[in-house]
Amino acid sequence: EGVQPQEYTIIKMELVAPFPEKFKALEGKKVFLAAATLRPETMYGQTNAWVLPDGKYGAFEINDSEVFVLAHRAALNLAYQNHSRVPEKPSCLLELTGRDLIGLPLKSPLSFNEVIYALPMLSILMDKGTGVVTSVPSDAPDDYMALHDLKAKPALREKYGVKDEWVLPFEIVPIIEVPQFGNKCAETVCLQMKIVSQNDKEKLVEAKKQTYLKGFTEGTMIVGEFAGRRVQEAKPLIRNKLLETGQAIIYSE
Ligand code: A2H
Repeated sequence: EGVQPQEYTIIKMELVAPFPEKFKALEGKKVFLAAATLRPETMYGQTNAWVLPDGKYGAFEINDSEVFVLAHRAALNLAYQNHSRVPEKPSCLLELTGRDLIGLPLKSPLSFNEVIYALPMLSILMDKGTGVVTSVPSDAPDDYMALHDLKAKPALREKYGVKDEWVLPFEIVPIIEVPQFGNKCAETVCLQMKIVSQNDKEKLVEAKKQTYLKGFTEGTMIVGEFAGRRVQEAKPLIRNKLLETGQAIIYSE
């Protein structure tokens, strides 16, 4: 944990009705997987959401009509940031694990894929952000490798009950052009560095540094309302749109 507070954008990924059995108690409410991101301008390229299979999550009342699925610690922080039905107190309707979330169909803001699915990622930290991560394999090396692992390894899919149709149809969506790295910069860097799986932690740290810095400082949007603009310019504009339209909220920790 750094000393500087981190300001995330929480992306509201809406659970598509009819809800599965485990979620029947929430019927009639708007239920969202709440994903914390530092790159709201990449949301066009979402292919799935990530959850930690053994992570503990809850479904929390944010206000009278909306429910967020996220880690308990994040729900407590949100309650102190004016996002709980009961002021300063998380109100948990349902205890869940990551395994309960795998396979949930979601509609996520700006995504070109109309419906995406929650899938297992083993490197998720439950004490960072919300414990839910939105996956953009074009620009995030962790996302690229975790999706690559699930696509390449039927045994991994089977272990977590992941159906082929939640994974195999989802291709990388180019959204940002980066000089020298092209429009799938996470893939380019992972191939260059010969990263073999999501467990290749040290190399992934380096890959993240490279893509994050270069994507942000030299990248240009090639899709969406701000196509042609630099990522640096587009980022606050896209973020504000998401906030204004109620598709996202700010979260600090
Ligand atoms: B980012 P920082 Cl396109 N566990 O969002 C593991 N990773 C988490 C997490 C958790 N609990 N919560 C958030 N994250 C990820 C998009 C993205 C991200 C792109 C490129 C780079 C990137 C799509 N995934 O992050 O340690 C989320 O992934 C690279 C740093 O707080 C979030 O932003 O700096 C980022 O890590 C926050 O990491």
